[in-house]
Amino acid sequence: MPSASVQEFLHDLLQQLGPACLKTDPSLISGHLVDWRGRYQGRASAVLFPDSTQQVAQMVRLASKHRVGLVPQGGNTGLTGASVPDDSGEQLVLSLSRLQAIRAVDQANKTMTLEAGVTLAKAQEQAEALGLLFPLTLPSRGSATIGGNLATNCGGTAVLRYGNARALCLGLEVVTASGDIWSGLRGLRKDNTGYDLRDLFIGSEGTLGVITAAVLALSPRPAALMTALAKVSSVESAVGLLGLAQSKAAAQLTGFELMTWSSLDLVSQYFPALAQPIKGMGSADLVLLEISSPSGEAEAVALLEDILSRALEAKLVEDALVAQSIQQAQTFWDIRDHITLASSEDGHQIKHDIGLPISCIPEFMTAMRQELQDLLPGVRIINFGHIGDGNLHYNVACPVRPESWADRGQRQKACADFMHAHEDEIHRRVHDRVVSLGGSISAEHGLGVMRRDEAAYYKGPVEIGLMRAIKISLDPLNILNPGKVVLV
Ligand code: 2HG
Ligand code: ZN
Repeated sequence: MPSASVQEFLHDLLQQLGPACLKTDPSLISGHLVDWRGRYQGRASAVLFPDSTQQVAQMVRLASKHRVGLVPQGGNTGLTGASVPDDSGEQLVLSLSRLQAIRAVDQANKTMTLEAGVTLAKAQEQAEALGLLFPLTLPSRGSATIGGNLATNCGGTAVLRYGNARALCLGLEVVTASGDIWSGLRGLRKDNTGYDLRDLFIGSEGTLGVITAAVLALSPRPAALMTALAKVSSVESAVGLLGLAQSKAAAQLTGFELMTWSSLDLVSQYFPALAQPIKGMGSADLVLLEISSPSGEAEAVALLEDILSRALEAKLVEDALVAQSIQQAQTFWDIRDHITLASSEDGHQIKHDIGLPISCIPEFMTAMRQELQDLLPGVRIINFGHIGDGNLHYNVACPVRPESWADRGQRQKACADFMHAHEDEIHRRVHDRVVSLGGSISAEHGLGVMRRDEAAYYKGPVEIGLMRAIKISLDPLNILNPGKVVLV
């Protein structure tokens, strides 16, 4: 039974906005109370579905009146538990899924103004219809929403060239914790008029305000994108290949992803048809390179071939496969995009989303592998990601190989047991080393609840004190996503 304040809130809400603005049926809301990995299970008596910014504002005003915590939610594709309620049963989910409008497009200014619930895939399609590119991209683009992308300042596979979500947003509309609407939907590339409120809300994970709409910056659309897979014998070679590719292709290098053998092996096991193209490459670590060309496919292929032949000569690369068609180029991305899905098929892993100076990555990987193998012999390190911008998903999985469990349930249980038994210690060891090398414990996924306490530990009192001061001044009643990012 929810507390009196939640019941009064729901009563007032129904009076003001009618029954279409919320759902309470457990079978209809259960998917909103747990993250997609099944790692964070919360409780809530209702999920709110506003259909406009004004309704969001009304809901926040009521929440403030009754002191009820609201958890803003987009596509619920995050990895840190930021978009699900806690297990008190006292918070309510605020889904932005009905805010679906494309409010404006400006072809000459290369911008579009979208509401928060538009999916990333739809935003990409809308830009394409304008003959332009919205370059933000991630494996979960079909469900992830623009509001969630900005609230978490997500990264993805094109950060190397175009920057993360923050770099692609020019303006915001935000409902503040007091229920006011800040209309900051400016389409300006230069606006130096005091504190940057937009940048404060981006990446705040719904703890400072609710993003309801955004002006997104678009780019010219390349005439062609081409990809290649390069077999590297060490991470030093991958870093060397990055330097070579950047010197030859400069801004035309738009993707550079590391896929170590252990992560490719999971894709081969759980999505064997997808992994066909890499069958001949042996048990090797691969780099996926993407080149964009303003003139066409032939130029992109020529540039890729030039980079790869120089890399073969310099012994940075042992073998390479250049996509022979746009379709094949896409199949290489499909392999990359299925690593996370294959990982969750396998079972829970101890996940990391580390950012390092690129120069430190080889040292980190050698020393970390040794440390983890000494600690837990046979442990599997499922390491992959955006090495081109220094962000790796350094995930750790239980030592026993999955084929030894024919039964999916048993395998999943063993992986979950491993995770619960070793998670704290492995996080601490990985993050101590990352921080000692000047790195970050969350390069693109954010803090949510998963990294909140670790962030407090590594950031120290001054930085956390400043974050807390911001939270308290913008949300003094702690209504917005309470318990996420920083405790007050
Ligand atoms: C990716 O790059 C995502 O595919 C997910 O950030 C990373 O599964 C992960 O650890
Ligand atoms: Zn990633």
